[in-house]
Amino acid sequence: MDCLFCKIINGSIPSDKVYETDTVLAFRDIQPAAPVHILIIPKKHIATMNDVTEQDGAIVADLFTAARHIAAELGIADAGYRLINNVNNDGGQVVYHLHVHLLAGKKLGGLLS
Ligand code: IU
Repeated sequence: MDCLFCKIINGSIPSDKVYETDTVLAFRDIQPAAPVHILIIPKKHIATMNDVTEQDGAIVADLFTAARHIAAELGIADAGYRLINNVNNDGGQVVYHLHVHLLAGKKLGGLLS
């Protein structure tokens, strides 16, 4: 499959991995938008949030559980962080493999601030 994140999962493209389980991988974004910028992805290829089904409920939970673990491990849980999922063109999605951005390390501004 010609999917960049699937190649990161199978190891054919390297990544700066920060967390991994049987179902989820997390690695540092190559173009960080904040001092901490990590992408959390399911190992199952799901193109966008539009493609998530009821059968994927555990996977979606695993993405959020991974975020909690990562925030605790990096010591950013108390200061705070932001989770973002971009969907399709208007949402700003560039890579079509479901991912959650974890942003932290400064007071974040933007749409919802
Ligand atoms: P988006 O939500 O699809 O726009 O986010 C894709 C992210 O993937 C974006 O922040 C890129 O910097 C990041 N990324 C990456 O970490 N490694 C890559 O090889 C590529 C994109 I291409």
